[in-house]
Order: sequence, then C-alpha cells, then structure tokens
Amino acid sequence: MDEIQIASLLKSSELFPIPQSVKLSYGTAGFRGDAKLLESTVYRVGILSALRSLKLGSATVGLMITASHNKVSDNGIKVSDPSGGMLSQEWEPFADQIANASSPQELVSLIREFMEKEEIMIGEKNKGAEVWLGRDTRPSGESLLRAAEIGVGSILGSVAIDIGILTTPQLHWMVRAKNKGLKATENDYFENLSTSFMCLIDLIPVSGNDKLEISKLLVDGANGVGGQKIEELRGSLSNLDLEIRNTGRDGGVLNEGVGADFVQKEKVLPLGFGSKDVGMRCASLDGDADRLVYFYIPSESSEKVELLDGDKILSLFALFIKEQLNILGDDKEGKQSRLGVVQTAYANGASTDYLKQLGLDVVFAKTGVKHLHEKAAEFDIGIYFEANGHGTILFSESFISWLVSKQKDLTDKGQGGSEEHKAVSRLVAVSNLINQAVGDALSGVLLVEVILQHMGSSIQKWNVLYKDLPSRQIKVEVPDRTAVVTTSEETEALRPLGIQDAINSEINKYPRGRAFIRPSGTEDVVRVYAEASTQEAADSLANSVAQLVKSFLG
Ligand code: NG1
Ligand code: ZN
Repeated sequence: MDEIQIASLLKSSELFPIPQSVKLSYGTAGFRGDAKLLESTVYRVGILSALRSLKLGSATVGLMITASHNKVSDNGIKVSDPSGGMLSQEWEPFADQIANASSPQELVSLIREFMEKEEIMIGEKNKGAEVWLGRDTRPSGESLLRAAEIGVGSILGSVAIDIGILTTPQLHWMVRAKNKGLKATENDYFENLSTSFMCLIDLIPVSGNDKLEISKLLVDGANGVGGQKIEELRGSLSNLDLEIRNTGRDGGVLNEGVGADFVQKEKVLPLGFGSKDVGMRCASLDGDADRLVYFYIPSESSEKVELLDGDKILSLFALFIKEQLNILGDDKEGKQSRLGVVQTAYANGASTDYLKQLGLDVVFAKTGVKHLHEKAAEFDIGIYFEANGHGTILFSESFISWLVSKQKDLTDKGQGGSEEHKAVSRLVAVSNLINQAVGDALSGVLLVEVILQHMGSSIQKWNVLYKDLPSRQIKVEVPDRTAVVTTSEETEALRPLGIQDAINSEINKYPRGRAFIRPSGTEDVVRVYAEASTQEAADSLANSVAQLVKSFLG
C-alpha cells in the first residue's frame, strides 16, 4: 500500500469517527443496529467490499443497505460475494476487526496487514474494484449509501455504482448475473421471473377443457420495498390475480404490525387485513423481501391466523420437485438424482417428520442462510428453508446441464410432448424462476402460486400436508448474550455450565417436548424456542426455559 493510498484512507476515515461503546459483529446477516450509529460501519464495509472485489480479480461485489425485518430506525449492511451468495465466512473476522477499529491509524494498519496476508494489490496491474450498491426503503438509506460510496472510493481506482432501491434478493441476483456475463439489470430480473413463471403455467396439466379458476392472492408488503417491486412485476404476469397491501405508500410504517417476521412470530393478522378476508390466500413479505410466509384467516372470530411458514413452503416445493423427478425415474446414468432438504433447529418437528416420511434426505444446519445454502449446494437439487420463510432451491450446475441436454435429446427424438419432456422442462423453468443466489420472496410467491395451480390445490388443502406441533419463541434480554455457547447444530447449550441439564429436565415434563436456546446473531437477545403437544405446554415450556436463561445469565 503506497503513501497516496494511505493518505486517501486516513482522510476519508476522519469523516466517519466510530461512535463510542458500540461493539459490532458481522453476525447472522451482516452488521445491524441503530441507523444513527452506522455510518462509520457502512463506510468501512465499503472499503472491505472494494478489497473483496480486488481479491477476486475485480469481479463485481454487492453491498446491500438494509435491516430486513428490524424496526425502521435500524439499518444494516451486508455484502454479496460475486457468486451472489453471502460474503465468504473467511472474511467475517476482518469485517469485525475493521468495523471496531477505534482510530483511523488502527483502521489503516488493519487494512494494510490484511492486504499483505491476502496478497491484494492496488494499482496499475489491476482493473480496479467494482461495487454495486442497493438499499431498501429506509429513510436512513440515502446517507448510508454516501458513506458506502466514500468507503469504496477510498480504495484507489475503485468504482461504486448506485443501483437504487431494491430488494435484497434482487441485488444478489443482479451481482450473480453480472459476474456470469448475463443480462443483469432490474428489468432483466423481472423478465426472467415472468418468463419462467409463464413457462410453468403453460406446463400445467389441463384436464379436459377445464379452465383453472384462479382465486386472488392478497399480499402484505410489510410497508417496504417488496410490495413496491411486486407491483412493478404484476404488469408482466398473467394467470395471477394479486392484491397488494401495505406497500408503504399509504402511511404505514415499515415492519410495524406487518410483514413476514411479525406474522410468523406472533401468528396474528398483519394490519390492513381483517374479517373480510376470511379464507383468502394471503402472503407476507419481510422488509427487504427475502422472506415469505403464507397465511389465511380461518374464521371471523379468529384473531390468530393459520400460518404456512417456511417449513410448509419447503414441503410444497419438495413435493413438486419430487413428482417431477419421479416422472424422470432412475435416469441419471442409472443413478437417482440427489434431492436433499436443509432445515434448522427452528423447523417444526412435524415438518421434519413429514419430509422424512416422503423419503427425503433431511439435513440440519446452523441458523443463518449462509449455513443452509452451503449444505443445500451439496445436492443435485437442494431445497433449504428457515421456518421464518427465508429459503430457495439450489440446482447444481452439472444437474442443470444434464437437464438441458435431456430436454434437447427428447425433443430431437420427437418426444417433445411426452410427460418426461414436460417434467424436465418444469425443472429447468424452476431453476430459472427461483433465485439461485439467496431466498427471494418474489420468486417464492410465483413458485408457490404456480405449484398450487398445478396441483389444483387451495391454501387450506396445502396446509393439511401435516399439522404443525404447537411452538413458542421468546426473546430474553440479558447483560451478555455471548455467555451462551451452543453445539454446532445449536440444539444444546454448552455454556453457561449446567443450563442444558436444567433445560432437559424441563423438556422431560412435556410430551413431544423440545426446546433450545441460542444467542441471536442480529439482535441483542437470547432466543428461546419450545414446542410440545399442546399450545399451553409449548408456552409453559418456553417460559420455564426463559426463566432459566434469566437466572443463569441475569
Ligand atoms: P438471529 O437473530 O441470529 O436468530 C434471525 C433469524 C435467522 C435469519 C437472520 C437473518 C430466527 C429465529 N432467526 O437471526 O433465521 O433469518 O435473522 O435475517 O428467525
Ligand atoms: Zn429479510
């Protein structure tokens, strides 16, 4: 690093003094916190993203400014790697170090050391870094965007490109497409969704001359970016009747009493929905539209909703994919295609039983989509979902090539209209429709909708694939949540010593009882999860475990 570069970093970092008393960690999904305290963090992640681009031969890196389902006064920042996936976990410790560096000098020396270790060069030999910046609808997004631009620009020769207000999955999709040399604008994203959706619609088996009756889908946009984008998309879709509420244009507040996180955690109606909607199919997106849950209101007197969470979406996807693979049979050079599903400890026990009973390979990963994604990528087709509605379906490159050549073979043999050809074509269309980079509520909605039409199924019928075990989640505020250390699958606490034995003796009091604790990666709380055979039992188990957390850590 030469003198000019050092001077550039020192000068810009003086604009962004670090607020005292914040200890930041890259966590489950980037840095998050009160937006007022985040400028220095965002500036520093701007620097990191430029270095990441240089490290990977000037590939385009993405930066998304969002705090997802958190309250509107929060914001956050996360990095999309050139693949469209999350920042490589190997770089997270560096992210933590620079975000917490207490002075410009310390920051520069950390950067210098890291560049030496990673052999990152700045200068004539390099093309320079390229970083694409996206942000959600939060009012703080604009000033944080400036901070990110200054951070990127302080690495000489780098360019930051503002690509505007986007959903998180749009940015990841665009970054991935750009680095694959594909068309990568927002319009290309929309076009890709609508074309593959229409292709799946055309492949729906039609019995006789029946025209499918399509009932309306009500969408809760969380007063965020997702509702607005789905409105834009609607114009290019047919066979889908959408009514979008909570777009943020009617005065509602982002994530307040609305959105996927609220509906999933509270299991109650979001604002803007009421007794007039009884029985209708409804979907909720979260604040940056990377999560999706479905629900319906069972009766006029009910305040609670029937929730169809990420586990149920996963089950619907798994059924559909399995059906197509069954049509193809043991065809892949005599081997069965490897279909796997990935869940976390938060998955409802009943969903896991159901998936296993379908004969699927079910594996578990730690909370946080980066962990699920990694495991899903080990299959030909890997479906992953968190119960909260973040998930997608990954197709391996080799499996897609196999599908495409199979499709061509069948056409060449004059079997273009065969069941096999249709099954292959459906799988190819799904691989185009569903975001291959991250979970995406928009592509998720389209896939759920087309599968329900394909199966001729209502939301009520989908809901009874299996019955969720009653569950309860509680957040407990403690002085130091890092005092909780868990096993790698997060189902058992190793620290504080003795707490797991105490939790186990509570669990043993309840039929089908299951409970665990873990420190949140995105909020300053310890999370408690419990399930049992009745709601009262799940509530009571969760409360006793929360009490244990307070007494061990309070
Ligand atoms: P934390 O706060 O680490 O539990 C939450 C979600 C994760 C993931 C991240 C990122 C739950 C229990 N946890 O993480 O699944 O989605 O936010 O948004 O829903
Ligand atoms: Zn989100």
